[in-house]
Amino acid sequence: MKITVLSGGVGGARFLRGLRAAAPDAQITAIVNVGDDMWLSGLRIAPDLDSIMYTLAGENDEQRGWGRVGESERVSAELRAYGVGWPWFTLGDLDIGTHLARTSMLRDGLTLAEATDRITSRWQLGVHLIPASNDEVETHVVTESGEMHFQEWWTRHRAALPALSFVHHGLADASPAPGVLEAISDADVVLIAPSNPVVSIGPILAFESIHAAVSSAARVVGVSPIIAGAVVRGMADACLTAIGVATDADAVALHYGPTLLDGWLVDETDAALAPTIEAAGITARAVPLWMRDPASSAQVAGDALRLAQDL
Ligand code: FO1
Repeated sequence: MKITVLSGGVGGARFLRGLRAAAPDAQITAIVNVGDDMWLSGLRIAPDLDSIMYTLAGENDEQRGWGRVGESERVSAELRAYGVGWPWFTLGDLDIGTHLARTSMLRDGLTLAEATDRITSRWQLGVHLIPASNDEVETHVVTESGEMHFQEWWTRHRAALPALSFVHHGLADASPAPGVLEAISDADVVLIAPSNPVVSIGPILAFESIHAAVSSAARVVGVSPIIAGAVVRGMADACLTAIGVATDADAVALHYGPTLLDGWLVDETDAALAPTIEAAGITARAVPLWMRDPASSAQVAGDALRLAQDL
């Protein structure tokens, strides 16, 4: 079975780890958000690709949610001493290895997708990661204090500056990476991971051709990133508020809409929201959605697959 997953970073990484366990014989492709990516200290940083790679490789810092386990920060201290980079955005020594590898491959003329294939081949991830685009389409946040890269809003300001809008810089001249549209149209099931709907899934669906491909896919099931009116982790509520969407499991389903979604998983505590979602033409199912560990992540991913197969 071919499964294609639209995914951002931390929540998406855990979901993919669960999916790999729930469907060990499936061919899984992850279309990964690149809106968080940026140039910093001369290196190309790709947070969502790295979060997923480290998690599937078992090399991730499970507590922090990003970066490598067993990390050190000697180079980062030197960069700070030179006043280079962002003091609020720490590049670990092992993580810098990844950024140096990626940057040198890009400078050798590889695309981001080619570099990702080469870098991820170090481990047996069991999931093929494809960046949504090889082009640089960075998410910027417009606030009263001006416009800034998403990463500054997210890590320096902890999304506390009210966002007026999110801008996908370079989108007009960008295209999906090779294989992205095929991975969606050839899939038996398309899943939307419980990632941030605005800054992780949003930048992927902002490509009209990707949105159209998912809309015409047969079985599309999303997993709510909101449980009992609160974000599971991260600051998706600040993002949803900025675009006028309530932080509720049904509001996010309706935000994606019935053109895109055929099914939507909500947590058991949100079972009462199912009729609203069903009335919009989206099949809803209430199951435990907390992904506390690999076993519960596999359960959630399995439930998403079962809903897709029951559609
Ligand atoms: N998040 C933080 O809150 N503080 C950091 O210093 C930080 C550094 C960092 C370095 C590399 C990387 O790939 C991710 C990093 N993140 C950091 C997390 C990052 O902001 C998130 O993973 C996503 O971009 C948001 O979904």
